[in-house]
Amino acid sequence: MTEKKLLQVLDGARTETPPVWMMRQAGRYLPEYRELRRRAENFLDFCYTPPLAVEAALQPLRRYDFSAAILFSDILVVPDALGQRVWFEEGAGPKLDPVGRSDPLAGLGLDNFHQHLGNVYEAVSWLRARLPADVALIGFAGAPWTVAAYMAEGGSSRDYADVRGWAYNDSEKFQALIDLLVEATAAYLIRQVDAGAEVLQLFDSWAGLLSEAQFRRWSVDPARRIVEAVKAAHPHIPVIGFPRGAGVLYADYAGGTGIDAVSLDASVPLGWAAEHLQSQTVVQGNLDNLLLAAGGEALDEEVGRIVEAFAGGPHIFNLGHGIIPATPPEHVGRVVDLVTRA
Ligand code: 1CP
Repeated sequence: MTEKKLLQVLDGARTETPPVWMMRQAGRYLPEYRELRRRAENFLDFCYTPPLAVEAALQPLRRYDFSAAILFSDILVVPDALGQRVWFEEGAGPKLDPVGRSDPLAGLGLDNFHQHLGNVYEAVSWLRARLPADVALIGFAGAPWTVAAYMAEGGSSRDYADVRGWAYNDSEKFQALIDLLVEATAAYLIRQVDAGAEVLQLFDSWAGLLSEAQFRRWSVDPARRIVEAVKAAHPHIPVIGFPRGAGVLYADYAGGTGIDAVSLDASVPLGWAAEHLQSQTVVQGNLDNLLLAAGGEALDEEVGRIVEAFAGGPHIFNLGHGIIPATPPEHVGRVVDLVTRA
């Protein structure tokens, strides 16, 4: 029997208190990360330098009793490895040369893909070797819809109207881009498991922008195909899906993808999730990341409400979205203490 509480819960076991980790648990809210980050000029180089990526992933574990480490990388290494130009501008977030609407696959391909990502796989295996015996290693990738949104828009966008319009206007060409991403993402995740990842998370951060039919086509169906491919190679690997903002469609996602757990954003009502999701799958979440940053009594109370609401079934404590840079590190410690003391 594994000592890793996260794996126990994903395997259907009950634990006295829920496992806990937080999306973006490594990163800019930690002063030691900001210091480390200065050692590479650009962010992608940082991700592709195993000693730096491994150190960034280990930093939060030295402060907090988390049940898991997550690979330190970014969802946009996949378009980078497919041949698209990707860069990160200080304060402006990710930038990409947008894919053409008439021939979205031009210049993209899998020829150099694994070679390009070799250092990420190396970081995974180093990290696995350095983890305490009770800490699980999570690998991850962006889901095709979310990654395609960045690839088509050329970066972040307020509402991703451009890519949403394109998916309606020329669904065949958009489907070709999604299909390439399904293949690349599955191959990428399989290699992460080969290198030592014990759990996978698929981040579909912009799933909530899709209408029902589009959600099924661009979020559920690609996730189902990725889970199928990953499980064909590694039948027992647990996969967590995060279709952020999916609302009641979380139930279709949980039922239609073959995923082992769903990560809930903070808008999902606890009682509804306990009744409609937790009965069929493991739930992860869903503390508001802004309440974590705010702290105080309201934070303590909400942590208690979440733990209690999900106490009747399998639950992984987490946030509804990643830690924001303004979060005081002691608030993170406070939450971990509250969750881990029975
Ligand atoms: O200067 C810096 O330090 C860069 C900031 C940063 C960091 C720390 C970026 C740029 N990415 C990351 C790491 C990262 N990204 C991790 C590993 C860290 C951890 O979780 O501990 C993970 C899992 C991601 C995933 C990611 N990147 C997502 C999905 C999750 C989510 O937050 O919704 C998305 C959408 C991205 C794109 C991205 N990369 C970076 C930024 C600032 C963004 C978001 C831009 C936007 O809002 O559109």
